[in-house]
Amino acid sequence: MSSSPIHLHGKPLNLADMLARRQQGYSLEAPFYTSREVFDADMEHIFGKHWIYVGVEPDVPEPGDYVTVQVGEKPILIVRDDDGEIRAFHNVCRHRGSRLCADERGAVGNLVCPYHQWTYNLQGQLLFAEHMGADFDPSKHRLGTVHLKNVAGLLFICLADEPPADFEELAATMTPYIAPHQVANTKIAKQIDIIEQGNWKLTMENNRECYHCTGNHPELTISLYAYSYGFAPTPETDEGVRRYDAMVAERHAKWESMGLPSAEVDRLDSMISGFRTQRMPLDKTGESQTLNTRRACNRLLANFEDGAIGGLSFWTQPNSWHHFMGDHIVTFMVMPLDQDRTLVRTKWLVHKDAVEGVDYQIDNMTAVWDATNAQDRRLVEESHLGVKSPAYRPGPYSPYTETLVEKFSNWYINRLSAYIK
Ligand code: 3BY
Ligand code: FES
Ligand code: FE
Repeated sequence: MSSSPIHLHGKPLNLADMLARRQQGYSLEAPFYTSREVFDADMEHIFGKHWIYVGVEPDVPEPGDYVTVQVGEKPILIVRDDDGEIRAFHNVCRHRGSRLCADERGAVGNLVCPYHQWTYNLQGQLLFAEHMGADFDPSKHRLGTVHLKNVAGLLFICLADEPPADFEELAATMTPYIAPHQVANTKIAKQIDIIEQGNWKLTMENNRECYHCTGNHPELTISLYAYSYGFAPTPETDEGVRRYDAMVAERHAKWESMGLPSAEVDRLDSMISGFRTQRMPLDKTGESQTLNTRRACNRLLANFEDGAIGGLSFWTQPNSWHHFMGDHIVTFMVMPLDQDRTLVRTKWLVHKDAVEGVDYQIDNMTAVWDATNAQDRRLVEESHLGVKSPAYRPGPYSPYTETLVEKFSNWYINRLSAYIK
């Protein structure tokens, strides 16, 4: 008799066995998407021990600005201190544990706990605690710190004591790609949260392929080339892919000469801090991911010699993707809420001096990804409903259009296997 708490349609299962027998090239066994125990393992080992994307520098533009994010059962506080440095703390008072900041964002001078007013500075030091007596040593009660890295304006945290060291390589590779878009010089034009009724790995798998784009994303495919998403030629598409690759090579040469690194880097399954990037041409005018492919904001992010710089895409394991264009940036954070509920937080960034209604119309800027997110949400929710059925079996990934899905699944299985014996 197994003592394992994981069950698949009444049959007990063991996570180590499920990891060991995962069939390469296939989607995962159902309990990876449906079981509470796997979800707990995901939060402990994947979200608890890897670098995860949580926000952008413009979330905290000024000293004293903070933003909160919930990672499983861990409330986290991200704050810019008086010296301008961005720090992350556990949003947990060292007195009796109350959350310090309940709001999603705000601005403070010090961090004052609402319960008994223990007061911390923005470096996390306890400054003040009433009635604690002469022997009380405030220096023993500073806030718990969380590792934070700012990669050219994108904020990543790691909840492990010793974070994966290869994140340095991600940061060093990505900084020259992202820097020309000057994230620190942007503001958040809009943030939209959606909650998908599906497992976070279905959200990520869906993001890693464009097999579904032609049939589901009429707005996105106005500007996005179907061949742009890790597409390998099939016998039928060979000629089209060759032509696309030739165009990419030509644009890359031009963009590189403008100081815009463009070449593909794919480390999705070959690093602990897996990532991929590429600057990809956009269709028609080539300017932006909009309904007419033209810039949605007239104030560009920087003085690009040419507005048609396509879109720099950046994907990270386990929980983000980003598109940097000449006029705006769209950035996506995935945060698991439960085995069958996932938060997708989308932010649209524009130059900080751009004026809404003058330089950009927000509905025009958000139209493509608003529609695309709604379509993707439905795809994820339908997948989740199907995967729960006893009729579900892991199905084969396309070797042409789902290679990046396979890399996500391989990365996930390998990372979890490092911890579950
Ligand atoms: O562009 C993206 O980020 C992907 C491509 C397919 C759908 N989507 C979420
Ligand atoms: Fe924060 Fe008491 S719990 S001051
Ligand atoms: Fe999609």
